[in-house]
Amino acid sequence: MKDKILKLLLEAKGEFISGEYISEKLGISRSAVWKHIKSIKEEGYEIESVTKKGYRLNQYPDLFVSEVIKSKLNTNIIGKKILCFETIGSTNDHAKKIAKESEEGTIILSEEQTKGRGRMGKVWHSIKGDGIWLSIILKPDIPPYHAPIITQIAGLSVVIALNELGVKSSIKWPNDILINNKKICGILTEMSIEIDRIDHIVVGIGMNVKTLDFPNDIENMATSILKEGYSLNRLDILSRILEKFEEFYTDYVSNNDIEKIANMCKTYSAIIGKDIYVIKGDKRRKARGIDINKNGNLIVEYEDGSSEELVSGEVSI
Ligand code: BT5
Repeated sequence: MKDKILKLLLEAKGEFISGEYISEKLGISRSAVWKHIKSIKEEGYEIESVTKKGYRLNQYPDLFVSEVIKSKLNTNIIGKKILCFETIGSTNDHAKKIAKESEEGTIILSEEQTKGRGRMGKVWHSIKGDGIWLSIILKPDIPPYHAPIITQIAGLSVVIALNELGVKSSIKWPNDILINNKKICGILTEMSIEIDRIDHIVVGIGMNVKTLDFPNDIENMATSILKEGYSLNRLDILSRILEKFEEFYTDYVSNNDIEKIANMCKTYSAIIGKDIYVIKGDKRRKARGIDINKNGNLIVEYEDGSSEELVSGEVSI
């Protein structure tokens, strides 16, 4: 019932709605309305109540609540269905579990992840309330070997969304977003294939927004939006990322233009023209980032003049 009242207040877009209207619309008593409003206020929502006018939502807390996100979001597919959790193991794991019966564009968010994952089972620290821990379920009709481009679409969406909010960042191919050479965001794309077609893809995006103290193992290589000196609302960042993602994803699915995405990623690359290391197992080899080619693969040149096209993998700065 609380969610339904919140929805009505959000739909009123800053105008007053009367207690009578709410009570009639939802079939509850005026005093029940008042009790629910009181408990919504206790969650941090600023609701003004004025005699004869009713209630007005003035401000909401920076929490992930699907009705609030929907009221901000300007998309058709991505985020049409939104699932929000207080805590969860991993949003990617949950997305994979429900993917078959979910519609394309369903998103899963959690305030905290207790088993957040990076690639190859690496730990992804997901502190409560500090970040955007997000998974998007996709069902594109593309060959499985094109799936890595989804990671690049996600990276591009994050970088351009941040750029539009006044924050400069860059992409460390294939799946990291950096600010001042520190990791602010990581992307984990996983897919399920049936014979030679994709059944679904889950793209996981983890972004540190408000973290000031990181766990020891990442304190020197991680950063957050706040730590970099920007005070942005998680909801604003999230809705911008989802809008950008929808724009690039729908364009890609209808035109199949991988080169266009690759070229944009190149523009925002943290490693093209720079000295880097290519990491394979426990070996690090010095190289230079040369190009992101028309297939979205990274071309590197080693010190001995030989070059290599990397389809996936790990590089460090
Ligand atoms: C990634 O893996 O960067 C992908 C991270 C994806 C996280 C999202 S959150 C929502 C969804 N649900 C999940 O369970 N996962 C996704 P990789 O490139 O393998 O990097 C992992 C490495 O990043 C770790 O080994 C640490 O060194 C570092 N790391 C861990 N937590 C971090 C954090 N919060 N911020 C910055 N770096 C971190």
